[in-house]
Amino acid sequence: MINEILHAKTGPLTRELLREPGEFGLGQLPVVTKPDATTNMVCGYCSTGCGLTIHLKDGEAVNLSPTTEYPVNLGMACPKGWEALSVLDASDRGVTPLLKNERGQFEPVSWNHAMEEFTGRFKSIQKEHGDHSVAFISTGQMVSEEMAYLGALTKFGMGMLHGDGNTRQCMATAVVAYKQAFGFDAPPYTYADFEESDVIVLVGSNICIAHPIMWERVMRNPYSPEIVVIDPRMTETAMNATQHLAAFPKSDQTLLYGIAKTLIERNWIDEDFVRDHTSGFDEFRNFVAEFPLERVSTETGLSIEQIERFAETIHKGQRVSFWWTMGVNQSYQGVRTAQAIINLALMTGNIGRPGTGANSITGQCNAMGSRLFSNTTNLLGGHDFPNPAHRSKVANIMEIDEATIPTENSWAYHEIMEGILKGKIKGLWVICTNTAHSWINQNVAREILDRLDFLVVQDMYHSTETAKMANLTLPAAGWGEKEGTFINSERRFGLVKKVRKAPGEALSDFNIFRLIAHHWGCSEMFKKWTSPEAVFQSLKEFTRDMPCDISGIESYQHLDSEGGIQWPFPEGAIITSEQETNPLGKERRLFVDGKFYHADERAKFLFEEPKPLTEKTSNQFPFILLTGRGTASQWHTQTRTSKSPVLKKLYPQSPFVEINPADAQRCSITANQKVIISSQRGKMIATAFLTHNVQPGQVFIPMHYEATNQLTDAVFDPYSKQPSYKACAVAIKRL
Ligand SMILES: Nc1nc2c(c(=O)[nH]1)N[C@H]1C(S)=C(S)[C@@H](COP(=O)(O)OP(=O)(O)OC[C@H]3O[C@@H](n4cnc5c(=O)[nH]c(N)nc54)[C@H](O)[C@@H]3O)O[C@H]1N2
Ligand SMILES: Nc1nc2c(c(=O)[nH]1)N[C@H]1C(S)=C(S)[C@@H](COP(=O)(O)OP(=O)(O)OC[C@H]3O[C@@H](n4cnc5c(=O)[nH]c(N)nc54)[C@H](O)[C@@H]3O)O[C@H]1N2
Ligand code: SF4
Ligand SMILES: [Mo]
Repeated sequence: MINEILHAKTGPLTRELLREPGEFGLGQLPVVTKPDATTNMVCGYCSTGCGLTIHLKDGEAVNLSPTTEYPVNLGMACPKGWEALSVLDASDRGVTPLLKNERGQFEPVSWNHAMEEFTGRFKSIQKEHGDHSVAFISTGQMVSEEMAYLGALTKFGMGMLHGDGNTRQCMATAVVAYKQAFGFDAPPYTYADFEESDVIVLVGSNICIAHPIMWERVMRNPYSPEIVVIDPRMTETAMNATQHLAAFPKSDQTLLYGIAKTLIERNWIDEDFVRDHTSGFDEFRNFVAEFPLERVSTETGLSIEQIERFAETIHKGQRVSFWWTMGVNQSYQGVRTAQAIINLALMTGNIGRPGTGANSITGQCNAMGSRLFSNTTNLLGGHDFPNPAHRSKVANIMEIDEATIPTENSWAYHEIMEGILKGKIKGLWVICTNTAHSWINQNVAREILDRLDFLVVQDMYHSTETAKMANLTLPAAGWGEKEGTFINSERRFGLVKKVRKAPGEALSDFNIFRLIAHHWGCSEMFKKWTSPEAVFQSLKEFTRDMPCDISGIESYQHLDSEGGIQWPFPEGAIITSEQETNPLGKERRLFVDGKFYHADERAKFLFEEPKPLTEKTSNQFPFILLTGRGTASQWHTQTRTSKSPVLKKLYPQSPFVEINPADAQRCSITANQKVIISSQRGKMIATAFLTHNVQPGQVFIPMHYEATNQLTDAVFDPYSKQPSYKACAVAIKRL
């Protein structure tokens, strides 16, 4: 596959990077000693972070099975995990860099040529329009070491200020909600909590589909828990609930305030916990007085009995855990909704004990890593760019000039997109995300990308919607073809290993960043970062004395032998199997001592008047569109999962729309008919799937199909700047 002529034109560093692992220490398999053996690593799809045992022949992966002794999945895996190796061999994998010529056609070029083009174009844009006219969009799906390298290279080495991640689409709301309420972005739980609760409340979370192995942990719960699912749709998760509260889209905040009022009125709160460990409760009590059951019932569409039963269930529970995902985060009022959940956990003292917590479930395999180490919203290690002491700490660890670190925060994803629209950003580097499919209001998003002077896309596949729009594509190795660490939803660091060689001349993102540093002329800054594990040693130092301190994790080998390690793990910490007696056991939670990360060590009650839907239905657009995950076998924009013949058998190939039979009848739509769904922004064609799982007046389309985001409306939460993907107004007509 490797093109000999291109190879000959390659420079010395590139030649070194293209060599097989082992020859010079890069990407060496850390634990494999025998050529035919097995090695363990974590899965590269969702944030559950399951352990997979890779079966090797002659040192290369030939098959895999879920790891039985890994504390996360205990021998279980979902279809994506089982099929993780099969998607690496696809014919549309990038095998050389591709440069678009004047006729708009891609031509293969050598890495050296690609690097000259990359640095030449970006530098000339910066010269003409200023350093900040070039930006990047990164991801929650690369290893932490690569994220840190990218964030440091762009912001300290290349003079960029603006860079954000696809995690903005996903976790920004939870981050801000936690920071404001707890003083640090700290999901407090461990997966054992799924097994120890007697009440499990899931808000806007379809974990049967999106986090199937977390759901398996719920199934292992021996206490026959009450499972309350708040979701406008009767999802697979709701079907398995003991109470399904199909509240109107975006009415969660009102519902949760109404529950808070009911709990207060009936004296069902933990006064000791509130007094000793929180602030702002009196104001909150006054505020929720305005949410009587009648109002809540009208605004949510739930009956008073349903609401009262939910409040009573929380009261009766000894160990109540609250979990939320995108039904909350992807909203124009996501932060305050997430905090309405946090408030319930605080006021009932359901935090810091087994089976409790206000628990945001993360999405991508390393969204949690990007929250700490991507150098986008936070300075490396959960620090702040504007804080001089934080900048000086990071500069000292990296042995770089403090003045190279930006003193202000970056624009968020949508501000970068607006920056392009306004001509302030002219060059964009997109790494490991597929903007042209996944960003909100796609027609406008693509128009915006079209305005760039230079677009670079670094991806495993050269066929993604965004890669097709690029001026230059850089072929990247994927999961299984490189090494580093991911952090899962319960704050567990897990190891990813190189068990396959990437195709053609594809390089790990880590090596691409090294190559760019070299060609840009700033590699001196990164002289210590010669391997992912060398970066990991710096990551440890960044976190020292922070809530996420991991200075006690010695090495990759240490992570490997412990089956992953949760943060915090400060220097001197040891792991015992007794989690109840030792707060540093194998599965552990935060806030056991009731101390939060604010200066007064108290958690804050935060609240705000709920707002109406940002786009109301009308005669022209009478339905509310919900979007989200379709099946356990589809991943996001499908660049990976669509390459597995096994997974492809497990979901509908063409887009479908779920519509209530009563609505279908009114619109003269019959089952399996092709329909046009349109919004003010665009339209798409899909097959009608008639089901009572969606309520009348609402329709659902999975996000995995390219056209879905033609319909969505670009509105954002004011605090987290996360897009509100979940509710906009649409019309449906027979084709
Ligand atoms: N199979 C599979 N698994 C995945 C992914 C994948 O693509 N495929 N992606 C991963 C990622 S990155 C993420 S972020 C997670 C997402 O995981 P989830 O958030 O669980 O998945 P979604 O389907 O996006 O949204 C969850 C639910 O929110 C509901 N919802 C919509 N509007 C509202 C509302 O106003 N209130 C409430 N209460 N609910 C509402 C939807 O009906 C939907 O059922 O999944 C992860 N896991
Ligand atoms: N309508 C609607 N839209 C949504 C959502 C929704 O619920 N509704 N959910 C949003 C959410 S929560 C998310 S997280 C986003 C996800 O949106 P995206 O991030 O755009 O989706 P992915 O398909 O995961 O894109 C990842 C890309 O990285 C590539 N890749 C994989 N591994 C590697 C690697 O190691 N290196 C490199 N360089 N490339 C790699 C893959 O081929 C793929 O092209 O979508 C958002 N969009
Ligand atoms: S549940 Fe998530 S981490 Fe586990 S195997 Fe499936 S995709 Fe991988
Ligand atoms: Mo996500």
